[in-house]
Amino acid sequence: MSINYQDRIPNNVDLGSNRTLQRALEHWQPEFLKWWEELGPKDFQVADVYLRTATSVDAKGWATYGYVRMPDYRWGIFLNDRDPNRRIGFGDSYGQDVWQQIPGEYRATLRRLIVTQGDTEPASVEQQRMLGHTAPSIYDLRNLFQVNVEEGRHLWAMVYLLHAYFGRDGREEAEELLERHSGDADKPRILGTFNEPIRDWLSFFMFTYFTDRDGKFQLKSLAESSFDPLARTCQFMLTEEAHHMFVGDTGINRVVKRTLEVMKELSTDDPLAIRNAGAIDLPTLQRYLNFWFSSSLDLFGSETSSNAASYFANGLKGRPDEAQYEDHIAIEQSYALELPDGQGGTKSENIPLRNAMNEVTRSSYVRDCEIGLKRWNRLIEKAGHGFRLTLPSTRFRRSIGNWGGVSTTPKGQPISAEQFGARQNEWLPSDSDRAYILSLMQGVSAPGKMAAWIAPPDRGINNNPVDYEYVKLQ
Ligand code: BYC
Repeated sequence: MSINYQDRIPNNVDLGSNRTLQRALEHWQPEFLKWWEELGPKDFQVADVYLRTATSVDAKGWATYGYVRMPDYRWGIFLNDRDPNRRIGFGDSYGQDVWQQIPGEYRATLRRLIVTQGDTEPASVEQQRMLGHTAPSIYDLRNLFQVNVEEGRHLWAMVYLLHAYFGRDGREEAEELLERHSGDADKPRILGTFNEPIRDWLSFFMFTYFTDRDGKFQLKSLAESSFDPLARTCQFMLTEEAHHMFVGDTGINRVVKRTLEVMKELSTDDPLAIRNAGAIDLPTLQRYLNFWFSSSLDLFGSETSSNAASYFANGLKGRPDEAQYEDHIAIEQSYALELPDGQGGTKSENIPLRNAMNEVTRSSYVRDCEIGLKRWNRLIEKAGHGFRLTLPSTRFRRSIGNWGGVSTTPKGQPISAEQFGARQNEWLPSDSDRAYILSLMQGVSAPGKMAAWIAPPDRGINNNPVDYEYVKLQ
């Protein structure tokens, strides 16, 4: 169904045919706009931003470009088209019809999953709200705002499900999604990473590379759900999500490129000399990478999880790309884990595969993360340097799961808390690293101009040149 832009809330779910639901969502809409005004991007609300908006969910219409003032962005409800032949793809009810309504026994669990997903979307906008004034170019400024408006739309996607399928409980949850705030001492966001401040653009690129990629894998798992409206919602969200990871991937690539240029100009890899020239030395980049990768690993939950086992058994949440597996019941297999033995060493344990579903998803995520590192390392290698960016071990700096609170080196070797404390500044951004990165954050607003710490992108947006006026600052 094409998207109806005549309604106050653009949608392709025939919202007009359900007056009660439409009214409830129209009631939530001003709350959302108020939240956007208060906690969305600070300032820039009157600027014309070159944004893409979906006019349909197919390949032709999902990205239509034009100048929009952010508060006028048409946030709406877009689900992929329904496949009448879709069947449950995994778990105990494998092969049966998917659900158009929620079976009563799964109501609370599905609500919890949808709320957790929904909570991350406004959280990320809140985390990024101060970045506008320090954008390294207006190309980057536009990308920030594109990401922000789409995260706002992803909130709409979850709020629609809450309103449409969960009655009064759902409406209350939708309100609470605007009441919790990133980093709030009393009402924080649900998942840890979404309470981390993002004060600089290096962190923003790391977040969009590593944390948005968790989004990709969680959405892929939910896109397998037997609850068909959730699956179709997530399928369309994934289309938009790809750009967010592109922003992180190319952002880090451009930082590496610029650093290599400076290393060549100065014929040195001395971090201090590189900093004196206003670029970001590779060891600092590695420390930021260690921070955001390890934080994002926690978002997959515990290695052994009875929650994950029951999501799978009940068909609520599958594995990303479930079709790639042969056995969709997964009841007889086991999964080998290396766990801390509580005495400074490790032990091997085989657990039922269903209980290891968080770890299965985390492993797919780690493999996906490696792709960008290979590309960035190729640049470093081509420039003739021996330094390589690496992903730390999945045991490193974990707060959630079996490795939570266990001190290890980036290679995953268990060490004492004292040893960790003594070497922490080698492995994670120190106060002085953060102060240096913050000192680089000066906004650049002339079209085509870039801050000195980042190379220009290879190409612009939607076939426009890099020096296109992506944001018309008033
Ligand atoms: N921080 O059995 P366990 C995105 C909780 S990102 C705090 O180990 P489970 C985006 C967990 O909730 C994708 N708490 O884990 C990216 C549970 O609490 P309850 C977001 C945590 O339940 C960028 C308890 O610990 N989507 O879209 O199997 C920008 C025991 O849990 C954390 C989703 O996450 C943590 N890191 O799975 C914008 C999908 N980890 O229920 C957007 C929905 C775990 O006992 N969520 N806990 O009170 C889920 O599928 C699952 O809830 C989780 C954890 C993957 C989060």
